[in-house]
Order: sequence, then C-alpha cells, then structure tokens
Amino acid sequence: MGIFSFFNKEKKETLDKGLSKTKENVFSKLTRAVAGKSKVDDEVLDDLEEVLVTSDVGVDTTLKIISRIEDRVAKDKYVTTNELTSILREEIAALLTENHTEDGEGFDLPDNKKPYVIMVVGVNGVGKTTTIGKLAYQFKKAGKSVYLGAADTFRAAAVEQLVIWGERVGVPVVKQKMGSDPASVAYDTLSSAKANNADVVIIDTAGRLHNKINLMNELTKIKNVMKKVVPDAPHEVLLVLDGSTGQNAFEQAKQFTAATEVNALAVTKLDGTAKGGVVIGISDHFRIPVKYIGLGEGIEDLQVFNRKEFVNSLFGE
Ligand SMILES: Nc1nc2c(ncn2[C@@H]2O[C@H](COP(=O)(O)OP(=O)(O)O)[C@@H](O)[C@H]2O)c(=O)[nH]1
Ligand SMILES: [Mg+2]
Repeated sequence: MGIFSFFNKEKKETLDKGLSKTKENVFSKLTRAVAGKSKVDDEVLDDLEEVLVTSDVGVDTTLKIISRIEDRVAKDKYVTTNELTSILREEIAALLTENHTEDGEGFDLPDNKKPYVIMVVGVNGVGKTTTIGKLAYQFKKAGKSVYLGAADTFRAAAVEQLVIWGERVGVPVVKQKMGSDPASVAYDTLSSAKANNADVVIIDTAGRLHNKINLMNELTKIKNVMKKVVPDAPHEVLLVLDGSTGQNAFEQAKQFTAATEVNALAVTKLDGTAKGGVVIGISDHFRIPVKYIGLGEGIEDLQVFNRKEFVNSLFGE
C-alpha cells in the first residue's frame, strides 16, 4: 500500500486515458459484432476476427486468438456473448504471457553493467528523442546518473531537441557540430560517461530507412566504436515504433530487426490513436520484448510495458 499503490493508480489512469481511443474503437465494433446474438457461434467468431484485424492486431495474431476462443467455446459448450469480452481478455493475456519472461515492474537497470549503454534506433519522427528524454527523466528520478549522446547529427534541430530535453531533465548531453560523425559522438559520450562513473548512457541516432545498407553500416559502425570504450556495449538496442501508424509500425519492426540486432522495443503515440491493438500483434509476433510504451508528449508519459495491465486496460477488468 502507501506510495506504491498510489503510483500504480496513477500509472493505470495514464494507461486507461492513453488507450481510450483504441478502447472505444474495439468496444463499438465488438458491440456491433454481438448485437442480437445470445451465444458465441461461427458468425460471431467471424465478426470477432474482423474486429481484431481492423483494430490493427494483425492477421497472424488474430488467427491465434480466434483459435483459442474456438477451443474455449468448444470446451465450455454454451458461451454467451456477455462472456465474450472477459474470455477475449483472458485468452489474449494468456497468449502474450506464454513463452515470455516476466514484464519489468519499473525503470530498472542491471547493476552489473556500468555504464549501461542504450542505443536508440528507428525511423525519423517515431519519437526516439522524446522517448530518450522521458527515459532520462525516469532514470534520474530513480537516482541514476545519466549521459545522453546526440548522434543524430544530420539535422541541427535534432541535436538542439536533445539538448533541450537534457536541460529539462538536468542531465549532460554530449554533442558535436551538425554533420559530424555519429560514431565519434557516441565515442565521446561513452568516454565522458565512463570517466564520470555514470550509470546509464542513451545514444540518439538518425533513422533514415530509405537506404537500408547505409543505415545498417552506420549503426554497425557506431556499435563498434562504442565497444572500444565499453567492450560489451551497446547493452540495449531499443527500436522505437510509432504505434499510431498501425501495421506500418509492424512492417518497420520487421525491416529494422532484419537490418540490425535489436533487443528491446518501444511503441509510442498510443494516445490519440485507435490503432493501439498493434501492440498486441507486435508483442506476440516478435521475440524481442516490448519494453516501453509512449502515451503522450509529456515527460511522465512513458511506461514500462506490462502485458496483463495492457490487456486489462484495453478490454476492461
Ligand atoms: N502524442 C504523442 N506524441 C509523441 C509521443 N512520442 C513522441 N511524440 C511526438 O512525436 C514527434 C516526433 O518525436 P521525436 O522524438 O522528435 O521523433 P524522432 O524523430 O524519432 O526523434 C514529436 O512531436 C513528439 O512530441 C507519444 O507517446 N505520444
Ligand atoms: Mg530525433
């Protein structure tokens, strides 16, 4: 109880509010799908399939969910449409938690890696810099010392934007002039962080996916240079995806994970979109865990992704 439950309540409110558009979308479609029906029959299942696909859950994941519900209906014989939402919630939660390790509770860092190095990648405009600012804020709040590296050197505005976040949060930003070598910025950042015994380093990068070979080479070069300072860096390659683009985010995840080694995902802009179902598809399809979700532009609007909480929020408890 006490402070812990207060934060949990706040977290839940932000999540519920952020997912409200997706929720309205799913619920109004579900309501239509079951209107005038008393039990879950083939027609309801067909309609449910359409609801999930048009809510950006993705075809593969939708088929898995439908097949689970079919099994359930076959087993429980008479399932009313009233029970459908709770069954849907249970089956999606079960699907997402299968073959997965436990979700994180808070913004934790492993204590045997210092500095812990996070390299942030993703297409332009998905929310990389914003997510870095929000993460830096959370780590600082948890008492960690944070260094940011402005390795998106292609646009002056990109460096400036990270500097502004650094000032807001109160953490140092290592930068060079626009157009300089991103790998060299990353090297400088890790060197400063190491010299100052920092806990965590977050490196911003440019995301120009239109030339995959270029991007891949660039990211590989940044990684290799980092290893000269911290041999096992980067510990985390965090791919940021814009959830409001629905299936496009899914495609980007496919392309990026093929181009470079990614071991964590963040899905942003879930507020203000009805396409939040995409997180379910992404979380099911990729072996890489969705670690964070973005629910607004504010400094506090980043959460550690928890599958159960997400599904409960989306389908009501
Ligand atoms: N509503 C909303 N906007 C976001 C979120 N994350 C980022 N943004 C906005 O998306 C835009 C692009 O973000 P930015 O961090 O510059 O993307 P980058 O190009 O990948 O670094 C900015 O206007 C951000 O404020 C989010 O979770 N919710
Ligand atoms: Mg940026």
